[in-house]
Amino acid sequence: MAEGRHRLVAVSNRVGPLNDEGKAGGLAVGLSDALKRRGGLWFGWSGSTSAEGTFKEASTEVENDVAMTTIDMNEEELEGFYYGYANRSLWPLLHYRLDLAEFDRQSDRIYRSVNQRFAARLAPLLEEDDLVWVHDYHFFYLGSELRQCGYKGRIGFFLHIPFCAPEIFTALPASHDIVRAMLAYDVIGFQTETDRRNFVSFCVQELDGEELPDQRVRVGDREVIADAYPIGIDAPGYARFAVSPEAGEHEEMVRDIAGDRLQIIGVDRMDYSKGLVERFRGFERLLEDYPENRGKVQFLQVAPLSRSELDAYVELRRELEELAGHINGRFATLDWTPLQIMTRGFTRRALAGIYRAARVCLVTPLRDGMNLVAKEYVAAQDPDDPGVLILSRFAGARSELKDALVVNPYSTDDVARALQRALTMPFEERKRRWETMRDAVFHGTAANWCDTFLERLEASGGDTTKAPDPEDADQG
Ligand code: GDG
Repeated sequence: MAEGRHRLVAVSNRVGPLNDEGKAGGLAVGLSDALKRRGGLWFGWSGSTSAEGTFKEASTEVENDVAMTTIDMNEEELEGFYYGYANRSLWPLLHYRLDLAEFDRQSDRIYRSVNQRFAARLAPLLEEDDLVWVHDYHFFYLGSELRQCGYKGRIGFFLHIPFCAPEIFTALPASHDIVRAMLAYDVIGFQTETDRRNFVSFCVQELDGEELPDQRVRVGDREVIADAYPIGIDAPGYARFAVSPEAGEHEEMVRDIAGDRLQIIGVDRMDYSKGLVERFRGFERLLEDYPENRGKVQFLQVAPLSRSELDAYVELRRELEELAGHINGRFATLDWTPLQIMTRGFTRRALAGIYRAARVCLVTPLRDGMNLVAKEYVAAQDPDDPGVLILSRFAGARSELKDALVVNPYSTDDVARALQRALTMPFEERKRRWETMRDAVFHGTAANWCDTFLERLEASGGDTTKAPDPEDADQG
């Protein structure tokens, strides 16, 4: 695509950092690559609260060709929009956790109003031929609100997390409003074909829509593109990280501590969608059913805390620490601790070295839009001694990483069997499986993801050809 023909305007809840030491969070990693290459504007929340909230003056930082403009929220907005609707309603629901989803009309109201406020603040900064790219479940209504502000240029949307089956999504009181509002976008991107299909099924079953050729869907007189654009990583860059001095130090440290033992690694934000409890039980089952591994393997789980203000996350941490204590109490010897959990984070380079030192990586989410850890682990491996990836059948990455050992994360036996197979896998098989996964990771990079999505958005023509129909953009 002709870079620079249109300015890229990215919108996401958190903005930045642009540098490669970025903190945990897959979205920041993918998006910063695109903006650095193309230049443009990145708009979102400042991460701060103030009494004026979304009415406070915006702040802008410019780094090379990228302007990062952020606005505050007030406490009520933060609670209702972020902790409430986004993370107590939408996140669990879209990850198939109806049991954890809470719905209340106050946070629904605030979520809509924050979307409206962000649109009102962004609209004056836009030019007609910008490519506006809105990210994730925080901003389902933003495109429709920008249309209400009169913006007619192209607006795309990408959902980083799963779009659940319509049978689950309809439990959300505002499910119809949300999907109708999403139809204001010109291109709607999902991680996988399954997510796309769920969205299209919702449009057909619930909104009387029609599936059209070329990944199009029509509802009333709105016709949009809904397609799968699997996100990737900067694979060559990540492979370079893995041989940097900082990575080398960490790799060596892990190898020194492990000695002759094989290292198993897990790296996940501490989130109930990541299947950590089930993973720990799978590791315990390995030690029970395959006792030859006792004293011979060790498992390090890196789990930086996330959303720890929410009850479900506090409870998860308690449960994991208890389970880790139980497993260590049961199997540890004077000179061996089977399982270690760390809530402190590492730099990306350090993490790459830790991946490289691990014979096995466990990526076993109960649901995951994509999962970039799986791709990073593959990119970080030593070609002469690559490790084995164990991957959940419910991670979006599964459709590309076909040579991982695929498991049902809910089955303790399945996870234990896969671990045993990975730990005893002959070198030739390890290498063969890794090579095909490496090819997939180097093929579907973050740069390809951006280019493919933005090319499609550019070709969509935006809303300029048709008269805006307020009914369609209506959330009611
Ligand atoms: C959402 C979707 C989708 C983790 N610990 C540390 C650290 N990390 C980094 C990893 C990776 C990122 O965080 C996590 O990305 P994931 O993709 O695994 O998961 P989510 O945060 O849930 O991201 C997900 C993603 O969006 C992108 O679309 O794949 O499905 O849920 O990059 O390396 N980074 C550092 N220190 C750590 O300790 N520096």
